[in-house]
This record gives sequence, C-alpha cells and structure tokens, in this order.
Amino acid sequence: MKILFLFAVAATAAFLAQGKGVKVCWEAENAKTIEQPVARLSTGCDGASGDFLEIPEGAGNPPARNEGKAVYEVEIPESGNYWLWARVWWNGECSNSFTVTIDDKTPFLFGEDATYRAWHWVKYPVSRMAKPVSLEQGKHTIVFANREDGVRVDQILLSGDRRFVPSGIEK
Ligand SMILES: [Ca+2]
Ligand SMILES: [Ca+2]
Repeated sequence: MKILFLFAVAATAAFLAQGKGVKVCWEAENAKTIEQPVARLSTGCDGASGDFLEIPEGAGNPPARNEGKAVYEVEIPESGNYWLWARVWWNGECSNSFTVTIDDKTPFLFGEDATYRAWHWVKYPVSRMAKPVSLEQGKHTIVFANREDGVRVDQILLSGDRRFVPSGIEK
C-alpha cells in the first residue's frame, strides 16, 4: 500500500514538471491567416513590437458581425500545462476581449480586464484555481476571434511556468 502511494506521488510530480520552463512567444501580426475586420497596422499606436493587429472601433462584433479572426500555428516543444498571455491594447470596457480557441477545445473568453488605452499583458486563465491549458508536444492551432471591436494585440506568449509574468516587449 505504501509503495503504491509513493509511486503515485512521484508520477504526479513528473507530470507537473513537464513544459515548466518552456516559453513560446510570437508576434501577433505573424498570423497564418487574418480575416477582416482584423487588420495589420504599423502605425497609430506607439509602443508596439513592430506591427500589431487591430479590430477598429465601430467595425462590428458578434452577433451583428461574426467575421474577424487571426489564426496561428504554434509548435509546442514539450507536453504540459500552459498559460496563455497576450500583449493587448483595449479601448474601453466594450473593447477589451477576444474569443480564443485552441485546437478543438471549448472556446474561452480572453481579457475583460480594466486596463485601457495602454499596452499591457493579459493572461488565461486569470484565476490561480482555474485549470491551465493542457497541450501535447507538436503543432497547435490558436484562433483569436472578434468578440468586441476597438481592440489591439501585439504579441502572444505561451508559458509553462505558472509564476512567469511578461513585462514590456518580450524577447
Ligand atoms: Ca468587454
Ligand atoms: Ca507585434
């Protein structure tokens, strides 16, 4: 009985360690596909790392307008739990979110924080109690979709470290 218990603890620890030091960061504008009203811009908002993506204020959002997304193909080097971060710029409380879908998982709400008109990093999941995103080693598809207009995204990052917090421009 005791031996079995020790084995279970060791197996759990090994699983949690996977992906822990991994950080995958990319420019939001380097999407595989961009669907309007998502647009790639190079000017109009200082402080971005190169270009950024924008859904212009007034472009429309679901259910009135269901189009608008950026699709990424991301290579994950190690299976494990990941926290999704994005460097964003929100115009206000009706302009502070995306709907994010990873592979065929359930779409989730990303954002809804109250930092407006400044570039800042936002993460998912927000709560320490919430389950992070479990990803297998290999290629994954991540979609940032239109939920509210008046939003911008500059960089996106997946971290295997719960305590890692990006600041400023990454890399
Ligand atoms: Ca909102
Ligand atoms: Ca960028």
